[in-house]
Amino acid sequence: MKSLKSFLKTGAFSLLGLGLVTAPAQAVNITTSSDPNVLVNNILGSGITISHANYKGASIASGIFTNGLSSGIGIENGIILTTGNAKLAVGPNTSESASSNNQLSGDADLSALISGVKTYDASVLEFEFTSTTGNLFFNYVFASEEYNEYVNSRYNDIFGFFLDGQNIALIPGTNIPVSINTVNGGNPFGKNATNPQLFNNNSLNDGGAIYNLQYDGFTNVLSAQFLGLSEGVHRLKIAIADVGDYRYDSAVFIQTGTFSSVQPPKEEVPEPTPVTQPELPEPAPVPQIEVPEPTPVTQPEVPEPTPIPQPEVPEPTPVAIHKVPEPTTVLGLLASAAFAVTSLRKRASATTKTLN
Ligand SMILES: [Ca+2]
Ligand SMILES: [Ca+2]
Ligand SMILES: [Ca+2]
Repeated sequence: MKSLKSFLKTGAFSLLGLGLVTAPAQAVNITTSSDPNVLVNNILGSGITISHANYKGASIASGIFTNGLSSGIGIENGIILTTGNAKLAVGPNTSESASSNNQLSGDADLSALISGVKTYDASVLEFEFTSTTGNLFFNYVFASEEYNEYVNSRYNDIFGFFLDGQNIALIPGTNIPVSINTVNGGNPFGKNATNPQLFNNNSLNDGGAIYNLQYDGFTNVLSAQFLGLSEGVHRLKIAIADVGDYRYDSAVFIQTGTFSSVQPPKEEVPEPTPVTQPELPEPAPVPQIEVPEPTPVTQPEVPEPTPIPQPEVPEPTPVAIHKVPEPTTVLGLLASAAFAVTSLRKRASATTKTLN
């Protein structure tokens, strides 16, 4: 277990180092923290008071992120809770299967949202709060390494925002929890997608890596909200867990300062570098350069990313290294070579192991 962890860590580090050479956009920056007050104070916005914060999960699984906009997730700063190692969020995307097995149990509330499949590696941040308006809002993004190849499978990693026990992490306008199987681009990608208008593909196997993020897919910036709370103290539990096995990390990013009693303002997407009118030389025949206003990127739409030049990401090798099942190092190397063909089978055997 220890050796697996350090193996994954080392693997991820070298791959990231390699990828950074080719990535034009800056990657999200992660500082792990399992201090509940640090996490909660980061998201605290106006009109809310918070108390009795508690965190349960691996210390590497959660933390603070910065520089999210240039990585493409649509939120600049905030907190991240994952089902593995939060630092694996850092792009570029070098693997279809970045994972950390924290050997932790799941969460009963999350298990109740799905049926018949166990949850693992839960990270849970809970606290009490009061709202001056009786309303509650915050912004978030759900991301996962399970995309796209495990869409509509049992590895339906899930998270929830349980407000006094009731999940408010829902597809807008519905009572359907946000998860791999409820927001995706289909499997195979492009076929039978569910709520694809909320989904951003970043999968290496399906035209990625588009964003400077390890996760193979993620949602638009979504708003969790509840109107008309009763007076007094309420409880919020933010929880995320692997489903079906410990592998393939998922994450939820919550925007800093947006946990508020009023609708938080939209994230300020950085203006494209303003194009200044050039000093026209006297005889300038063309008063031209009426530069068309760059199309403003509105908030929920993740800014069109600078594509990471594909050819420089050596496709199969890094992926395979990361995917090697736990102890069999030599066989693992062989397996890497055959990764593209046999990924499903490897996943299946790894699953059998972790379920025991
Ligand atoms: Ca990935
Ligand atoms: Ca995990
Ligand atoms: Ca998973």
